[in-house]
Amino acid sequence: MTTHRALKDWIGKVAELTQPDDIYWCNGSVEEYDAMAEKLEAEGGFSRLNPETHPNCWLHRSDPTDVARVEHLTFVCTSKQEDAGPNNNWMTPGKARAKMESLYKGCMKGRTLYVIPYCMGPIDSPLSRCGVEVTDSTYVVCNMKLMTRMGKQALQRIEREGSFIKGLHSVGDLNPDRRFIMHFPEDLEIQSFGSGYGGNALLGKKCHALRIASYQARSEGWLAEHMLILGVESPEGKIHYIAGAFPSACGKTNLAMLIPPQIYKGWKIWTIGDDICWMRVGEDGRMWAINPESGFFGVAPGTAANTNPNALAMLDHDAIFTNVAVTEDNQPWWEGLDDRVPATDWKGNPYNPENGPAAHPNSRFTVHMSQCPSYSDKAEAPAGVPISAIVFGGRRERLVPLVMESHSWRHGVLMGASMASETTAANIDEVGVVRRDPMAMKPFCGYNFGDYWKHWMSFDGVSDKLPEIFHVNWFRKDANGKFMWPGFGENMRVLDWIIKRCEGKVGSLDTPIGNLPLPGDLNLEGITVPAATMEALLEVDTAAWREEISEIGKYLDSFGARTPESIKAEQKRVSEALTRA
Ligand code: GTP
Ligand code: SPV
Ligand code: MN
Repeated sequence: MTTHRALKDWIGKVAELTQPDDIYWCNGSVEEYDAMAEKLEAEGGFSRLNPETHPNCWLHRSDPTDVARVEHLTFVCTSKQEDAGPNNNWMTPGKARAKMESLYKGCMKGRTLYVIPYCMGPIDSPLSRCGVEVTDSTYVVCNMKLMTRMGKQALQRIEREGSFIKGLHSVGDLNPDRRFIMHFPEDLEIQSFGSGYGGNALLGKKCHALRIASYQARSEGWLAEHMLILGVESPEGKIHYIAGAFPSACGKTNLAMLIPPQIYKGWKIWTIGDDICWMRVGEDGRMWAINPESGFFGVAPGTAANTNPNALAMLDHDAIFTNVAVTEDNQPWWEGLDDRVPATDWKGNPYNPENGPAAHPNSRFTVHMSQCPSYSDKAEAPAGVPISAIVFGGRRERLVPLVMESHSWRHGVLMGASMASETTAANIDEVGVVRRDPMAMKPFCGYNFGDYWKHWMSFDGVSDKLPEIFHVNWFRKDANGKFMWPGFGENMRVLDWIIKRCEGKVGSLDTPIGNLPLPGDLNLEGITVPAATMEALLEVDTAAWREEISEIGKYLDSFGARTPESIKAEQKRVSEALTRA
């Protein structure tokens, strides 16, 4: 229980509405996690994986209709529709509350109501924020333990500070027609019903740390972003921190823990975070960042010894696997892992390739970040880490070069706002269609994108030590549909160039769309990318870019009067430069 009056009252009201059999306040201990996992096993929601190869690892199979975020059922409920913007689904707070209340009525009968106090960010960091998630899902409790600083210490901080985000979650009956993820940014509240999956249910993650936090960040002058944070340490021991925004399932986890190729002897990548980044300009004029999370909820398919060895190394103990396949001897398995043939697919049926992939394309692992071999001790630093560069990147088969540097902060904001990417299995809708995804925040910005770009632009000139902004694309394909760039660990070569640019150590080719590497400046020692492929990866197709910049202009204009003049002016500048080119 708690001494916090408003919290106690809220829990009382929720219990009255949802009618649980009992109420349990989570303390966050290891013993509690083990007991919860065993309880979930008894409920049929967990099964133990091979204890010899994967001690303390659990398999969870979700409802087959509940396998990803549901953007079409996710709402931002501000009093005025323009404040949510065309980038969000909107409902009046009154209507949304009434709808949710009718769904919540008696929904926890026969269940336990868990109270999860949690802290997003290092427990002693002034940049951190707390919340309380109420849920009837034991699976959510287990995941929140790994993904957030959860339990006693978080509750103490809430009692000390007074304020917290209220998150109410029930799996309901998992009926997709009775599924809604509602946000009330003006009241710092989240209500989620009918899904037990990832970002729909672990409310600290996308709901709190992005949608609500981005709304707060705007009014308080900081940034809440869908970004990984990594440190690159040179052989001399100098560390540059980089934040990178890539849309869902577009490479954040992989980049965050990459292992440099052989020729980068003495270089080291440190992982701070793989999904979310909160940043604020410090007194020294630099942008300081924390990872609000404490764990990884990563995409399983494609994770292998040759792509992401660090991820594989952290997944052989104390991890949760959701919707993966299993081998005959009960080890977790997914497409791309190795050439074994699984025995059972993600639905629990005998594996038959005719039924599609063995692991769901959005199957995931949950693991505490301390298990990552490249885990940085700075991940717990209350002040965060100073960011040297911000990198935007989408999944683009064509057009967008491997890497380019923005001309300025303003141009960098335009680059971020112009991002587009092929959609992935991380959302329930169609996969593989190119859509605009500014700053990788399309599904996560808790307010009007026009206001969001204005907020980003407001940092222009506040300091001369702001991060440099870059754009990358690992996903160019050739005429045969094959990736042109080797990616994964080899992306180190691009990070290397980015750092050299930040340090002013190399020049660049100035083009209307950005500054590109000069021939020879991108280190290609030890890889065999044909010269013609490299040329194509760094080519600027002026005619195609004229079309692209015009499309970008139309997209920016679709936000009407909320689109700031500053970003329109920047679009015009690039557009005119392309006309002259
Ligand atoms: P969310 O957790 O959904 O936010 O995704 P994420 O951005 O962390 O993506 P993740 O690193 O999990 O990668 C998603 C998929 O992209 C995986 O199947 C990876 O194997 C693949 N991928 C990651 N990096 C690269 C790369 O450099 N090249 C290629 N070709 N594929 C990559
Ligand atoms: C994403 O979709 O960007 C994820 C997974 O990181 S989820 O937690 O479901 O949002
Ligand atoms: Mn994500």
